[in-house]
Amino acid sequence: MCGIVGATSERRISEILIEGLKRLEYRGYDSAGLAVLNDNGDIELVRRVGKVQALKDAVGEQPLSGTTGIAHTRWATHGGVTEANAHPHISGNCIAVVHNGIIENHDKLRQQLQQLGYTFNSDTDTEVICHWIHHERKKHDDFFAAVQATIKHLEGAYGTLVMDCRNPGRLVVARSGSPLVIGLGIGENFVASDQLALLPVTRRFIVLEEGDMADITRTEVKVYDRDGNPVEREVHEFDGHYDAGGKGEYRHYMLKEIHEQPSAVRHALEERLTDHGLADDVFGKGSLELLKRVKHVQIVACGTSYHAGLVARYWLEALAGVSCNVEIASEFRYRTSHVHHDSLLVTISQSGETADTLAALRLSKQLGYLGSLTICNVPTSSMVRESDLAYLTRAGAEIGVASTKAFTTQLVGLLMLTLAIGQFRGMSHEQQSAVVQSLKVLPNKLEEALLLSEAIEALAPEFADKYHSLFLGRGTQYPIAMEGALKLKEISYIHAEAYAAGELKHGPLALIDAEMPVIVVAPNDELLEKLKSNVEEVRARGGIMYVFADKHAHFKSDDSMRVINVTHCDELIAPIVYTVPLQLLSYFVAIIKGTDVDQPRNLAKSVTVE
Ligand code: HGA
Repeated sequence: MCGIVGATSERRISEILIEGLKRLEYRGYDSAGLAVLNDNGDIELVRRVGKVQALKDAVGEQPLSGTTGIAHTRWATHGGVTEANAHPHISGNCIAVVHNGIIENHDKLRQQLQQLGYTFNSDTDTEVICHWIHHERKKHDDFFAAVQATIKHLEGAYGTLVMDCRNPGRLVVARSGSPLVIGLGIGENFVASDQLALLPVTRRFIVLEEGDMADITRTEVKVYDRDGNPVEREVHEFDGHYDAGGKGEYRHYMLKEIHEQPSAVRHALEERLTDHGLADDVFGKGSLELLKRVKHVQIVACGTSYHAGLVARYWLEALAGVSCNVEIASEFRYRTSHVHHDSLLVTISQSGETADTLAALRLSKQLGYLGSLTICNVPTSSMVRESDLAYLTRAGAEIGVASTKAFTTQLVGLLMLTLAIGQFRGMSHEQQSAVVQSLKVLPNKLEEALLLSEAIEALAPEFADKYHSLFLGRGTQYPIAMEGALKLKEISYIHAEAYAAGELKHGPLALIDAEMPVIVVAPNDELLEKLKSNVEEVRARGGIMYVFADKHAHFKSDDSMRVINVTHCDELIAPIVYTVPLQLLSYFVAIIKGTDVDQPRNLAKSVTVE
């Protein structure tokens, strides 16, 4: 979502700000802007609708004069996508603010400020912050104190970064609900909403905790907790695996990340498996003591991560012998739910900052869960820090908005969770060894699945003029069909729905005609014969099918069916393996459609607002 970057240095910083924004570009945004305090002590503001490149072009070749500045990429929540609504927002030509999140009481604050004589130049909720700080500055000599006084009035979630023309060389940040890190340099310091933004300038970071504020100069960083007490926060060295690098030989990050899956899974398995089971501290030190007591699992997630949770339910109930519920975080957090006895709350999130999932985790602490576990890709994220246990997916930075390798590595983690709980709940040694063996061959199976790339690319033109599609699967492949449908709609903008194949006759069969491709996921599992009957139901109604099938499933291509044979694999890992051809299908269809694959319209990565 929105990206924040700030810097205070001895050198000119406009290029650092723009490079930082570029590194956050992948999150999706609609406009970008920056403000620097120039050598005359004036705030220089440049904002543009569109890509960071448009901002860069507007700034021009020469770095702006000024050694302190703030910058932002916006994903609009309040107010349309216009230059006036782009951040930074300025009050009294002196206070500049960028903000990530939503100020829920902005209407009330706006009215109060208007009564005080403030004029608003945008429709955003953010603009109330800068005017309120400006108003507080009349009472507080100290810039930090004015920001502190302001945030007492704000309701909602925010990460905000403020600059004051009367305090050159100083930045103030406040975190409440949206992530912020401080990058530590030598004679210079930085701020960003994600450490990736600052990797060209530093590898040392402080991750702000909820409620923290920081007062930052070139040479000093002072952090205060939510009660205003000075605190020491740990300095983290950057974990090299979480660096996106470039696109390499690939045309898009998404394609690169699809192809990285075998190595990402290999990395996820390293030192975590023994011959017959799991290493002890896969979920963190002492985790087995907690996992031993688990009798129920409640999974909470959003989007692609939710689909991973749905697959895990099949595994946890069938293999580990625990009951499992899976729920979308934005629903879970706003309803009264029944907490099962000895229930473990499992959150799944690539970024570990997904607003609804994080809120659900925080809520769970008051609800009487046995404990919490997060399956997450970012070691320094809020969810990892706030959960009792954590499983790091080790997928490396995922830049494509449409999640790929984060999903498959989440599934690996969830299979390991099945093993970890199952070992205490009667899972036999043979069953445990079988899971371990399947996981060990998984990277090779993913490599074999990637060999389908050319065949799938050749199919893609058949989707060029389609507006709707249907994905079918059964058992663990039902959530994979859901994930396949989500990928296709996200990046090709073709409407795609997924159904459990057995549900066809309860409605969706009415939609079948030659204009709506039906994509079927058909590994050679115990539900194959049932699935074949569903395939016949589609054929009888003139549907055109694309069947991703195990060669032993004996499907044959004909006028109404194109069969893509997927490498034979164990039923257990089939949901992970079959994900790959569906990702490739979406990718190549999106290429035919000419969409913005890595940053599809209206979407954002790391969904830090509700
Ligand atoms: N509410 C602000 C910031 C939006 C945001 O954080 N998006 O991720 C706005 O609409 O400008």
